[in-house]
Amino acid sequence: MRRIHPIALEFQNFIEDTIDYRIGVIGQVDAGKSALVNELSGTAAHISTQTDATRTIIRHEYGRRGWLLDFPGVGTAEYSPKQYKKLLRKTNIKHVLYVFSSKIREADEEIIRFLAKKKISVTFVYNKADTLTDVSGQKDSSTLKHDKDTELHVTFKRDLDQPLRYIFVSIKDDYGLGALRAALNPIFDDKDSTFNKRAGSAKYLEKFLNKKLNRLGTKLLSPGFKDVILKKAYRSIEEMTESHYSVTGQDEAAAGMEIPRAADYINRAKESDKDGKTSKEYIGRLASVFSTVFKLRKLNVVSFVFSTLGEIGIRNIFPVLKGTFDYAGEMNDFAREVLKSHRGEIIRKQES
Ligand SMILES: Nc1nc2c(ncn2[C@@H]2O[C@H](COP(=O)(O)OP(=O)(O)OP(=O)(O)O)[C@@H](O)[C@H]2O)c(=O)[nH]1
Ligand SMILES: [Mg+2]
Repeated sequence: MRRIHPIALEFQNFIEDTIDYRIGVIGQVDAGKSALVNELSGTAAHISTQTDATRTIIRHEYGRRGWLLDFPGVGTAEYSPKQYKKLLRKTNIKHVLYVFSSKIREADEEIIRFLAKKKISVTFVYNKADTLTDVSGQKDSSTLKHDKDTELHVTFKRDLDQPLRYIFVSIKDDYGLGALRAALNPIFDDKDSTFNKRAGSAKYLEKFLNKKLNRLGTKLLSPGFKDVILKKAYRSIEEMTESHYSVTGQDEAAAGMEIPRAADYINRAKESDKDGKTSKEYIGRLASVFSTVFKLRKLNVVSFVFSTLGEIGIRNIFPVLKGTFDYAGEMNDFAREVLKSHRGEIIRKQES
């Protein structure tokens, strides 16, 4: 497997969480939805004759591309159309495969009209194509399929503004699965192209870094930080920050800059703080450094200072806190450069 820098991996997860990678597999009872999902996700080597009725939604990985959600059948005693709609609303799915294996029923019509109204994209699948036979022997298979397509078209032409044709498959005969995969590809390609756009955009990079920096701010102002300050354990501030961003000195080349050192910023803050101030001034200045660096509410600092150090200690700890906040801001810049140079590692390739 390709090595991905841990911060790029974290950024990848962040972007992935903004995208819905699921396709719901819904449709008629006993149509072979579960068998189809198993087949597509590669969790079954052959068609199982002992498939239980699906009662809850089961999530399967679709290769590395996303997820297929195996739904229960439409229109059972347990799932009336009304309850089924509730289920669809709850999962908030945007794409479905609607699987048939027999003629269109009232429950199907009700659900498909609901999907159309909710602008949920539908791919029509007709499974068990092996059972599409004419008892009288007069119609050949392409005529039977044509009749099915006509039924679909006539039933939904007023509701859906899309080609109303089935993808015919037979899991039993291993037929049509390539065509079905080919129909799924553009859906996932579209999601991947959104992923690539976001992964390459300055907006999402800043969103991610802001979130990271805010989390760091919260960590720094934890009660345990008091000891760090009192013991002047600046190296431990660095360790915490470096592990927070998953960067080390080894990333300097990628970042094109030296990794910031907490002591440098703390010493600088000490230098520029020769003239004494009142406690109130100190807290005000700290709060403003904190809120400009972390873009979090000032209240954080004020309450931290009072609850852990008291007003008396502020004079001594001011440079340490100010230096640490400045250092954290610089580390965020360092992380930004590292991330930029490793962004290419998370690009998703299109398949169709
Ligand atoms: N002839 C034929 N039978 C199939 C095919 N695919 C699935 N089956 C059978 O159809 C039955 C139902 O399959 P499932 O996958 O459980 O169907 P389902 O749609 O998930 O059923 P529910 O979850 O109960 O709605 C099983 O006995 C399968 O073996 C096919 O392509 N041809
Ligand atoms: Mg099932």
